[in-house]
Amino acid sequence: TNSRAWWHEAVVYQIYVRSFADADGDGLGDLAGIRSRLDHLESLGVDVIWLTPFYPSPMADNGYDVSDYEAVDPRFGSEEDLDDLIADIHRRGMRVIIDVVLNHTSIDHPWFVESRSTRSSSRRDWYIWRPPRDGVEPGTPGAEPTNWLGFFAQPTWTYDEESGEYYLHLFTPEQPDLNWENKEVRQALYAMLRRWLARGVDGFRLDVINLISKRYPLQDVPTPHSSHYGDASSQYTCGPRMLEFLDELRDQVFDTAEKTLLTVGEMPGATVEDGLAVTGGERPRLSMIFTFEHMDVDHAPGWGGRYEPRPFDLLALKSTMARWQEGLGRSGWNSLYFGNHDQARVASRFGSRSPAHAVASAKMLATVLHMHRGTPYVYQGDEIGMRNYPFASIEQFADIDAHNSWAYGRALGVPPERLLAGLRQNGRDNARTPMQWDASEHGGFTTGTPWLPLNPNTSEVNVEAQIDDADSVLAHYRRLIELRHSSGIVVFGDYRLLARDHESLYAFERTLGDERWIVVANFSDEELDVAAALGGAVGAAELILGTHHEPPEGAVLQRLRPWEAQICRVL
Ligand code: ISL
Repeated sequence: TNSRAWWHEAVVYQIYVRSFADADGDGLGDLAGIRSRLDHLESLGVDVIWLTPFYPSPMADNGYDVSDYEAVDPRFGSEEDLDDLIADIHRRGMRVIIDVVLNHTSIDHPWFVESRSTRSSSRRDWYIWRPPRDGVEPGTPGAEPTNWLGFFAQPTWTYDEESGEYYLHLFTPEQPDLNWENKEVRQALYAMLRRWLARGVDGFRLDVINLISKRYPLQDVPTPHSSHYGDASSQYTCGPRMLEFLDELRDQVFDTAEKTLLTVGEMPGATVEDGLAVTGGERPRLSMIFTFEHMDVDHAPGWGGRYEPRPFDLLALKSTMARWQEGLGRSGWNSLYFGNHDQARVASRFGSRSPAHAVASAKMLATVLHMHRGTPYVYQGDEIGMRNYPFASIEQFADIDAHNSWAYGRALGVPPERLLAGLRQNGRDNARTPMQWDASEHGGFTTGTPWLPLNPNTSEVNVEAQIDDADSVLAHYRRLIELRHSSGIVVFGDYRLLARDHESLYAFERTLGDERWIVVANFSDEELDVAAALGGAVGAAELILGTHHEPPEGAVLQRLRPWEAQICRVL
């Protein structure tokens, strides 16, 4: 491992600003709301707070379409609210990282407004413009410069009639991609980031940072029979100049900070080798990255597969996690997450289907995640076991990706029931319903009308109901975080997967010096014979932390109740 930094030992809490706490009653979470809830985060024991975008935005993609990188959207508060929030977080001994979207801006960003104004604009080259395809009527299907399908089930090019060219957008048409080949673009972004450092932030979460380097010349990709457009991820994922650009970012931004920063790059489609190149070596480019492979284990593979549910595949989860643990073990560093604002609730995906085991499986999943080697991320609400929302129709979704995927699927003739089933299981809005603070109307999130409804389970699943309950999911999260903070082996111990082929047992060991810990978790509604599964090779052990009440005499590392997890020290 590269030299020790504070973030190796940290736990991060992700706040999805619009759904966390609403102080002014407009139904949208805001910065003042976050300030009023810092007790919760401090008592949970987290070290870092990650704020999702709060910048001015037309909100085509809930703020990931930024029209001003250096201000606060009035709906989320004032400039002063932000400075006060940063100060409060620091006063409580925590740190704060902000979410920066460097791959694209909003169409309303002044840079893009200028870029599109005329072909001869001095900012024309700040974005990626191309003429229509020869011989096809501009603006009609097939006239796009390339046949790429974007992340949200639509073509990646939009025609600008006025200037007669198309611009590239990997996400919505409201999110034009910046041209990182242009040095001025990069310098403008770096200067912006340095100003944020001066304002006191402790690091950055870098949105889709592995998509910034496109493969030139831009070219067509193979398409499936059913469509004119195809998966073009090979043309921009971890592209040819990515490492060079990240070197620049490190040298010209991160290394100029007076403090050590936490930088985490979101990298869909990154491989272990990419992860090593970015987080390993003498001078890591980023502290860590978010990878995706382990979140693909309950839906169809490939582009667009996420809304085609498949039974949860524990073997795939274990082997994928292990591959990353081993791959970044010697050099490099992992981030650990099972949930964020783009993923459905993990308790509804990897946990028990039976309500009787809801609490146990939420605790068990947290135990498994937090006992891996890397920096754990807690997504708001997971610490109380929040679950998917029972969506009943497409109209109830707010997410642009849900609506686009619906329209795309319908156009291809996919039956509506199948599309809805996919969105119910894996739609992003599942994780975006408001935080459940108490059992009052709208869960204590707002006094107004929430922008998305509260989950109907709020009366049972909420912070207030768990705060003084030692058996709660919340109390278990506190213990896990404290355990990490007090045990070097959790942070720095080596990792090894055990019982790789077992269908319901997730088992691994952590070792540091003479110390050896074994974590076992039961992913089933049945009792599990751990001793048999581990082949009797394990000697006596003591329980360090478990999800259930004290195991019966002699059951430590021997038997697991349904959805039970045990963290044990081998004696
Ligand atoms: O959620 C996805 C598809 O529905 C992912 O493919 C997601 O788009 C991808 O992980 C990139 O996510 C990030 O950038 C997007 C934004 O919509 C996400 O919220 C953000 O986390 C575009 O900025």
